[in-house]
Amino acid sequence: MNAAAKLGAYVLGLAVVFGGALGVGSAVGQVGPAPTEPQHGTAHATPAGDGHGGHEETTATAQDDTPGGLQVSQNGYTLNPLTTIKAGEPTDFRFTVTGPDGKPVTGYQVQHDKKLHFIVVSRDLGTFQHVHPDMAADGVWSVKLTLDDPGAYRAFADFAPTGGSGLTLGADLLVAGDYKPRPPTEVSRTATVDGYTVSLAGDLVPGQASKLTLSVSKNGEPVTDLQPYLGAYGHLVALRAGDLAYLHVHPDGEPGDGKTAAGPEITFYAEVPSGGDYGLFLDFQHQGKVRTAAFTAQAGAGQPKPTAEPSASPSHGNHTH
Ligand SMILES: [Cu+2]
Repeated sequence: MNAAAKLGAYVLGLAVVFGGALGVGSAVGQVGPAPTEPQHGTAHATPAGDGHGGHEETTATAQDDTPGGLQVSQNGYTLNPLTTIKAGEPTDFRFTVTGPDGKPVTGYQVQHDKKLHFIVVSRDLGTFQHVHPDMAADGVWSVKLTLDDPGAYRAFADFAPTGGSGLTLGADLLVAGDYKPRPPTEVSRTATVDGYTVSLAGDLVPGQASKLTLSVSKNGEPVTDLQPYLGAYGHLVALRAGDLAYLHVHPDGEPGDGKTAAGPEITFYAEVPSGGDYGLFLDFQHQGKVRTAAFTAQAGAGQPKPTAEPSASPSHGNHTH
């Protein structure tokens, strides 16, 4: 069973989204958008009761440059797994997100039709699941999850608390047993899943919004009747190999906007912070079923992005072509 087919088998029929970052500019990018949310922004971590009322300028701090998903706790919000998973056993997996007050968060903004998007990948990027847990009144989330193989997994919670900014928190999930790492996936511009072939055009350029076009075909015929799923024809998750930084991807257009076709092409803009390999996972829906196509893409021929300098050369990045 090849990796793509295996991935297909894992997908629970759910899809993706980049709630957090959408419409808020870039959490990883070089440009700090002018703060449009005056009150809270990223100031949640400020302890209460320090008297000076704290209308802090929302300035670019270190956390703004840190890709999502690398931290289990950020801006006062913490992801807390509550369930241990055994290999191959369907599990009611539970977790909370606690807020700056230490209590489980119950107020979330809906992004892409959901209050919280939950992604679980194996640390070797060999498996990917994107699911949508249900939240109980006390703020405990639960979702049916099966992790077939022993090993280390990374779970991401992508959400925006009410009144706050979008966040992606990441936590390790460890499944006991005899772990056999998969060999690294080779860079590939073509993926197959359930008889569909998806091809990838475009290059990831560190530090830039890079256009990626994914084309879906079935039995050699372009698919032109993709179905909207969570408000888009496709959802793309990008994870950096090595640390599983969770990167942010904007879809280009949406169903019903009068210009976005229902395939075969789905276009995204992805920003990656460095060179290296990235796992790309595309969820798309056709004929009532959501499938995931998995790619490994290489950014910038391994060139790390220099730290941002205000006086950077205007042609920054062109050399990577
Ligand atoms: Cu989702």
